[in-house]
Amino acid sequence: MLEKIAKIRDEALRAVEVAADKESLDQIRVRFLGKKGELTAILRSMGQVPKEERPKVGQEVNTLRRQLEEALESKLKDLERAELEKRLTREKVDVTLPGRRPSRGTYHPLTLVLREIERIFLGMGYEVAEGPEVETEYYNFEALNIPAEHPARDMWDTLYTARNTLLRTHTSPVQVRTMEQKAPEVPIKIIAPGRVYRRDALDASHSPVFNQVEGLVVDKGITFADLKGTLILFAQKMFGEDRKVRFRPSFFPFTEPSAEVDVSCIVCNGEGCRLCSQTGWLEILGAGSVHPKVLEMSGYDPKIYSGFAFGMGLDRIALLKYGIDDIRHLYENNWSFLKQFKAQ
Ligand code: FA5
Repeated sequence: MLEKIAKIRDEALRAVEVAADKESLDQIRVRFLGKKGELTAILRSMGQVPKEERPKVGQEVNTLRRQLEEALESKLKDLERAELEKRLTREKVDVTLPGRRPSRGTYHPLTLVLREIERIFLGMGYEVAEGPEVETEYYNFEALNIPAEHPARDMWDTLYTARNTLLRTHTSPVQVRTMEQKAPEVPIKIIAPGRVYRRDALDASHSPVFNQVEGLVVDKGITFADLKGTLILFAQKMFGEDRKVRFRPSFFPFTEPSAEVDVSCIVCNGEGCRLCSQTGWLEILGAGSVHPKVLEMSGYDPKIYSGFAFGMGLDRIALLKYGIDDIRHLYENNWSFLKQFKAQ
């Protein structure tokens, strides 16, 4: 029996020595010290051991049990220490490494272009005004000389949020809101940027949601020549002196006479491409002298006061400014595209 105990001792201590993880230690504990373990079995079979040997065998078993428990305990500590050391090496922070810079965003091209437009007009003495995107039919149409059933309403079809309330189709309602707020004796010189909505299909130069910048000047003695001079100066500052600009006669119910302004296409340089619908030109704005009826409806006597107004397509101006060949790039939030634009 004593030999058997010695054999178990060798085997058990050796197993502890080579154990590579906690699970193996648990298995050893069960195998030798568990209820059905090898040492327990010896104690159980004590009846078969000759009487005189019993104390000796009992003592040996107990010594071995203590030895084994100690060995298991110290091996467990070793394994834990090794594990901790491994983790510390793995998670070591090198404080001498240079820091990781968080990547900085850039301004959206529409923001950059709007800032530039504002800068140009503020330089000419304009103020910046604002109006609501959800507008009443009165401001979007009636007060701009577009009564119900007028065919021009088809051109500016949009989404109605309630009866008489719609997503504005242009920034021109801000003209009326501004005139209503001011006394006629105080000259008006404002621009009003903002988002507008239309039933337009998305293509290279059209979007159903886009941005405009309205302009309005009202005073005594304002003429169409003032409008022309202002817009030519704007185009030169915005696009440089080389880019060609043309005025075309047009029609708007709220201006008379009316014009549209085109800028030579930046992608094909006037030769015709997908962006400019093969015309060589891209329309950037509608404009004209404020219609006498519009002045009258907003409390201005058209015999004393006159004015001009314009409505620019901000998104189109961004395309021309940066040589972007498709308006859809502006709304896709593609970082490789957006990161190219830096404030000057
Ligand atoms: C107007 O919206 C008039 N309110 C402009 C105006 C203001 C005329 C004051 C007279 C006096 P128009 O529908 O043409 O006009 O739009 C003006 C500009 O917005 C266009 O020249 C074009 O540059 C831009 N635009 C029009 N539709 C779209 C669209 N779907 N996507 C992007 N830009 C557009």
